[in-house]
Amino acid sequence: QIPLSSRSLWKKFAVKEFSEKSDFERDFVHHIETTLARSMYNCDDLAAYQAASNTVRDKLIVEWNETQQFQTLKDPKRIYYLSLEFLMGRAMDNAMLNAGVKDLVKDSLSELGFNLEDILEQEPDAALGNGGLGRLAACFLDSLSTGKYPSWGYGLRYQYGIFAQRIIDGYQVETPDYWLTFSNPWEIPRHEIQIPVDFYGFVEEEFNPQTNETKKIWKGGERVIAVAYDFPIPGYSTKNVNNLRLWSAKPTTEFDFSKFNSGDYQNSVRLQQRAESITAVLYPNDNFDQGKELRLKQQYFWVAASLHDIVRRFKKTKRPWSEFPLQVAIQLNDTHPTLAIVELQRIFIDLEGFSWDDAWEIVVKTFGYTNHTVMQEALEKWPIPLFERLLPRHLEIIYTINFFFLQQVEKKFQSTYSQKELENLLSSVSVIEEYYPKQVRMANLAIIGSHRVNGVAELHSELIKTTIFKDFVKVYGDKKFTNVTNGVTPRRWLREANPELAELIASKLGGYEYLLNLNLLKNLENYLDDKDFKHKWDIVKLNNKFRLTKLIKKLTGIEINPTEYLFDIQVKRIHEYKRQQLNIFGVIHRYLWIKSLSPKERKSLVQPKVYVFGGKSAPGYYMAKLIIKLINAVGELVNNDADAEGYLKCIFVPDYNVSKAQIIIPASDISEHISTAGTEASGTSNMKFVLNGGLIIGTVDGANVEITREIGEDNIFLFGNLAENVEDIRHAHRYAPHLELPESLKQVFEAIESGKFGEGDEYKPLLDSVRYHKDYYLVSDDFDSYLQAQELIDEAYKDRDDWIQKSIISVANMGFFSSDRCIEEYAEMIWDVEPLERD
Ligand code: CBF
Repeated sequence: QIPLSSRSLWKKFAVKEFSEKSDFERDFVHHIETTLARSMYNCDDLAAYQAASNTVRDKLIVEWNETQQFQTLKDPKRIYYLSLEFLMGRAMDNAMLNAGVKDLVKDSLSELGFNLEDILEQEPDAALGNGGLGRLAACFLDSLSTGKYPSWGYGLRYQYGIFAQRIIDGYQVETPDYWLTFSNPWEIPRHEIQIPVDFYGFVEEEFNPQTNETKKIWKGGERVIAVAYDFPIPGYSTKNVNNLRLWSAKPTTEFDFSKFNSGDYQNSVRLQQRAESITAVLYPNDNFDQGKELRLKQQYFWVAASLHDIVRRFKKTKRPWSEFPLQVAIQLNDTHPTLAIVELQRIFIDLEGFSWDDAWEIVVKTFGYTNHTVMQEALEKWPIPLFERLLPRHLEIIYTINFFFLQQVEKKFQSTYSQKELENLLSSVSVIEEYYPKQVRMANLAIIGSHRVNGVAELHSELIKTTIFKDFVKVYGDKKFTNVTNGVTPRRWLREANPELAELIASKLGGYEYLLNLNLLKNLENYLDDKDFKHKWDIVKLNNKFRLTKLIKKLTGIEINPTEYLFDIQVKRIHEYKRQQLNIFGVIHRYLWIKSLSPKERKSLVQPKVYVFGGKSAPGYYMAKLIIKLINAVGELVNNDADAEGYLKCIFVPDYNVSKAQIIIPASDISEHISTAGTEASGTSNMKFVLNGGLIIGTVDGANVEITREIGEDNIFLFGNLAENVEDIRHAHRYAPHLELPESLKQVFEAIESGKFGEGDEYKPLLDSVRYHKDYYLVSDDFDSYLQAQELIDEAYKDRDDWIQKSIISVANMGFFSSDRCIEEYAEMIWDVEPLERD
């Protein structure tokens, strides 16, 4: 505590946020000369980026400190968003925009001799996520701060984010993404916050003669320290700055000197490395559970440290424990943090001395669980032997949770179900899967330990109730299950990614208020007859296409004149269910068609198109890697074929990430969201593309359904089989003696096998997955309908005025897909939390 007599001095020297150019310039030079120990004679773009971001960061920190102090004083209910992935992208541009100082910084830097755009390029992406799930978490943080919700994100500070993708001879090659090479101005290391986390060991029973009770005590066998790193999360147009706390693993003793002195140097270092390995790398799998021990260690490490922090913060308030769920809402982003349920139960019963029932009641009221997929291969399960070794006490608690739950189920159904029916129900909802090896089913645990379970789009939320979790609906009724359709932050995905469009919209809507209330976009419909506005709309798109072709040239050397082409884009993780193979087969089909035409016919019949692909495959996902190879091979042929020149280009943008998405998305005329119906939980890039004035071709899947409802069927190109028919079609495939391919697809397969795209045999597994292996993703069933939709697109694009009209109407009706709306829904339906206005 600072003595009262000293406080006026503190106040006198309290840091003042910059608000004038000269303040920024002074602070910038200060950081160059002191923080970086450089000078004007030794200041490159990287140094300028670091000094500029330190200066912007200082401003954030002042507000962040005040926000935290204010929240501590008011002690509102807080939201804790637990996510193993936060795909943040770059921070500086976002921070400037949200704080409203971008123009000031730009001008100041220019006066100091730098160009802001070049400086922004120096920042590495914070790529601590795989795809949609991680980026959703990042959008949610932005909306939580903007909406002034008292909230914290908790995750891991991986030293290596998602790998950098290089394309060598058409193949994906992974290289490590060490994003922390230069110090990271956007994080504040909290070396003083060190939380011990234990693993392994054994459980002991301890008898207390006073109470005559025995107590379980977990004696951990290996201890690791969690060190906090804080990332200020600024809201847009508010002084509210929330916190994202990421944990880094450190050894308990930096170095084991006893081992060192006894000559066992390597072992002393090994322990240190073993601890640090926990937060070394992000697992690069999207929608796939690999079940590695280190991953379970990551999960427990993160969950234990976060809960310790949350419980400590609650205890400081001296409120009674019964108020815990009134003060704390914890959201589980997928099943990755499910151990938090068990850990909180353990804290309550083992450390705080609660009865089982009292503890469990609080736990269930505290947690909410978001499911992001119905795909079996993504549902997390942990083998019991591994679990027992790593977390022996937690396994006991899981058994007890399961025991009480199954008892409850049995009681409820024993009088109405036959013995067999009851057994089936119990084995399907049990947390333990009784096969060899026995496994812990994390989704079941998450459902049982949460008061609400939500899917991420209407169709998906219905599907979880009728497929993977249908037996839980029998147990709980469907009130426990709800839907919160995903959304995206318009600050990053419109204003920052597409400044020209954002400005054009602002010019019509009387400023940027729409970024806080996206429903205001609706007013754009008043300008559908405004020729000048429509012309400007078109020019903005063209400029964005120019911006993308510059990037393509830089990354691939391929030159494209954007004025000639319709841009058709599919950027997302490469996955069979997302069906990039359908797209590339379509490109091949188009190429064969172009080749079959005379030059005259080409001129009159072919709509020139550039197909842009981007996305990473999981390193061990053979089929996805083969798809990447095929795309590149097609590009190699098509882009160098004189017959196709001016009509067709096929580009694979390497190393797709958030900052590239910000350039790619605004340039699309059409983007592809073509997953097999029922497989894509929501998709969020579909929302980003439409928000940026691109139309979409898509299946009736995920959030495409609600996008269609909002923007109107005339403004979207839907095709393919419906989710409700997919299982029947798969069934028919399974029992058909052989699969009959449509003529169109046969041609494509023949072209591939003829060796046009390199060794034909190479792609055999991909073609066979359709032909002989039951075509699980319905490529053959949807192919013709996909081609027809592409034809409709070509036709529609000819009428440019109508196309622009469609584009404007679509944007005007995207208000629903703001992540601000999602957060309001979560706050009301799941968290029961109100915003806290700072006075
Ligand atoms: O809900 C966010 C996104 O999550 C995923 O990326 C996931 O990892 N499960 C889904 O695949 C997306 O559909 C969804 O939009």
